[in-house]
Amino acid sequence: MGKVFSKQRLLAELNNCSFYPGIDPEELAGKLSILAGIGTTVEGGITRFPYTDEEKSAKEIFKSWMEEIGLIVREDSLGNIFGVLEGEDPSLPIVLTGSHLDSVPNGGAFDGPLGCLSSLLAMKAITETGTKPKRSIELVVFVDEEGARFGNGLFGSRVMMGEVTASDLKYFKDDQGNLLYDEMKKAGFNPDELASCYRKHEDIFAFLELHIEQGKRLESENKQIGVVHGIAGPSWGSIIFYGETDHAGNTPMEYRKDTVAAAAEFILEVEKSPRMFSQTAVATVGKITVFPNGSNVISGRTELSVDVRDIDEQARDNLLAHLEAKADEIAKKRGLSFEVEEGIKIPPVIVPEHIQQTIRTASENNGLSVLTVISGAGHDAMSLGRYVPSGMIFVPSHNGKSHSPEEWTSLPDCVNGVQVLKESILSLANQ
Ligand code: HGY
Ligand code: MN
Ligand code: MN
Repeated sequence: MGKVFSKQRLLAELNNCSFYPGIDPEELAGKLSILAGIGTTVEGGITRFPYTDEEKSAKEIFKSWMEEIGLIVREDSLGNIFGVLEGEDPSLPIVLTGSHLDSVPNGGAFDGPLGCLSSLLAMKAITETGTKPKRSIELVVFVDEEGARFGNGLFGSRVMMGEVTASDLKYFKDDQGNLLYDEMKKAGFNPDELASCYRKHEDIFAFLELHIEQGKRLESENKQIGVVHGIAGPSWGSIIFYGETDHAGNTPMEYRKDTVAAAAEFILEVEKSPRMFSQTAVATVGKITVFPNGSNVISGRTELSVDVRDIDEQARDNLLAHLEAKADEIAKKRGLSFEVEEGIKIPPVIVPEHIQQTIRTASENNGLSVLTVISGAGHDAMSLGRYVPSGMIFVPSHNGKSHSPEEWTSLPDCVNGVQVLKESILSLANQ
């Protein structure tokens, strides 16, 4: 495995950082390192699932940092955190900025935390200018963006925009069968107050999120800032094959109803089908749950996670239908049955031109090179982007690596991103 995160590795490039008033690279490196130390795994990654002690301690530290820079901090009943920097006219719709602190299993140090810290340092730099922006600026840390524990991605931002229902909270469960609703209560939150977490869409003037690219384009084309043009629409669900549990030694091959073999055939279909529908479609099986998972047992039940995405929503949905038909064909051929568990389908989002231009101008004003990109990864900006003008600023990912301990963005690239985010926020907050 390649190099992993360390504070020393970040600070080794301190002297290559551009100087931006009010933005301290060492502070960014220090805070990023503190967050990277919460939820560490033996493999050198980070696992910080929602409604766990690890996530709680990361959020507690982050709230203290928000208070230190003078923000008015609150946490809503489901765990979204907000910090307000009041503007000249607090009655105006606000500029919202932020990201998430939860992670995928054994994930990296930058996916989410860099966005939260960039918003924090940008707002700190704005307070230090001594001039109040016209509009209030609000930092948000969305709970459970990854959906890695309960399969309910972009959760906190969809709650805020009013897309989550009370029944959703009792539908989603983790691998141990714990309901999302119960885990929220155990963590001290109040899911019955779901409605209180809703924010009126008209109260938000714009949303900006800084994020690592999680792809190779910026680095390979030697560009410093990615202006996101659109975000591919993800769908997250699962397929379950049902067969017959039998003895591995005494069951002749022709009598088997083996769900692992069916799953293997299906996975190859998932791998080869996307190109049949579009050049940008992708499909992944990342999680396989075999029951009873014994080396000498033919499995009677195998569940597969199915992650299908495309910037072209129709192509994505056609691909989903094709994969369901393939599962049916495989099950019939092998004398099995199967079930589709619909998870979440998120429409793709296009970033409004004026938001893209704001980010482009802020980059060019600081002499930074820019590339307009599509995000294959899903982000909270999608939940906001369906209702309010929302945009994303990408910074380069080394080797395009993400959702892995090898996730890496250099300190100079991080600091450039904070500067562009700060100037984009200010430009919108003074409109
Ligand atoms: O899965 C994603 O695209 C994101 O990292 N939540
Ligand atoms: Mn992620
Ligand atoms: Mn993310």
